[in-house]
Amino acid sequence: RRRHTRYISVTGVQTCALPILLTPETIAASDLTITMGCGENCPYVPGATYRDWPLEDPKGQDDATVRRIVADIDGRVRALIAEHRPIEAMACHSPLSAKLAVEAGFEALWASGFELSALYGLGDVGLVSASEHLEMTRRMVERTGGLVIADLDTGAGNAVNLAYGVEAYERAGCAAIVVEDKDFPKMTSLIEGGRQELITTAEYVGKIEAALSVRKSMLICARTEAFVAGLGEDEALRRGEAYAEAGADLLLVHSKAKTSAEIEGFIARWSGRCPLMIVPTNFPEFGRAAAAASGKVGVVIWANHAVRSAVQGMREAFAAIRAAGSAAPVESRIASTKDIFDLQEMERVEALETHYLR
Ligand code: SPV
Ligand code: MG
Repeated sequence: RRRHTRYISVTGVQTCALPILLTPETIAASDLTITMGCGENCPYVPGATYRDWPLEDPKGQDDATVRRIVADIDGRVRALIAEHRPIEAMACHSPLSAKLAVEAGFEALWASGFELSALYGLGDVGLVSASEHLEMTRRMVERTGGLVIADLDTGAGNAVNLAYGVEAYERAGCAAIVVEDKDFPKMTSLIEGGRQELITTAEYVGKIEAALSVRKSMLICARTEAFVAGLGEDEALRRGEAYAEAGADLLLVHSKAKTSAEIEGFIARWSGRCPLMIVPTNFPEFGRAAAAASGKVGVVIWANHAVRSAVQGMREAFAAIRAAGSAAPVESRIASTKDIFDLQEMERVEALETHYLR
């Protein structure tokens, strides 16, 4: 890990954030030591050091970013993987869905391109812009403080585009990014008979190297769509090993087969050079237990279960209200307004009003 020693001037909003996030207790609980020139009442120990502070872009220093650095996010992810306790990441397309995933106990959040595309009523074929996805992801991080794994699709272009994207997602406070070896504009993976075109291994390895060269501590996850493109196990393994060899922290190997046989075959032959990420949408029986038993899977992604459950819930409620001409039949089956107020953190709004409205 690189260690930096720099001075920062604590001004404006950071003055509020730092005492909360970097208290003497949080510093003592970590191996951080801090140097700050922040005035006479500074509670921090002068002459010490701190690490990986993203000073380059002051706009990026929001509370979520600060929290993420203090929590040493990649350390948490790596520790879970090392213990063979696969992380389960639940898909989300909004801060609200992200909050519900955290509430349900998921260790990580999958900022899914498929889900966000569906939210906008669009196909997952590169129609939602990179900045729209980044903005929504940033808001998920801000509202939850969760471990967010961002789905960057193809990285919106070549290695140059990806390098800028990696920096932006790291500033947004993401724990990891995943970039796939498909050509831009991509075709959504699970569609029957879809056009699936992959870039060359050499070009993709260049993209991974570019991503690794600019990241500070965020995990860089490679993803091969070799199975999805019908290229078979040998090609999936050849690409996967090359991506891991290039330094990828994890490898997502995707499959749209209707059983887990294809993925299980891959896992059996995988060298274990890096942990795998599995997306068992089409073979949902493959879950936490199978992932842990394999000893090679670090992350299981439930990639589209937020938007699919939301669609089903809305459809049923809308149909019932329309049929009855009143909301009475659904009232006890849908979330209460109090529930929504809680998700909106209205208690905090009320506390702020009580203290500061004059
Ligand atoms: C996503 O959720 O956007 C994914 C997984 O990339 S999949 O849609 O299965 O390709
Ligand atoms: Mg995707």
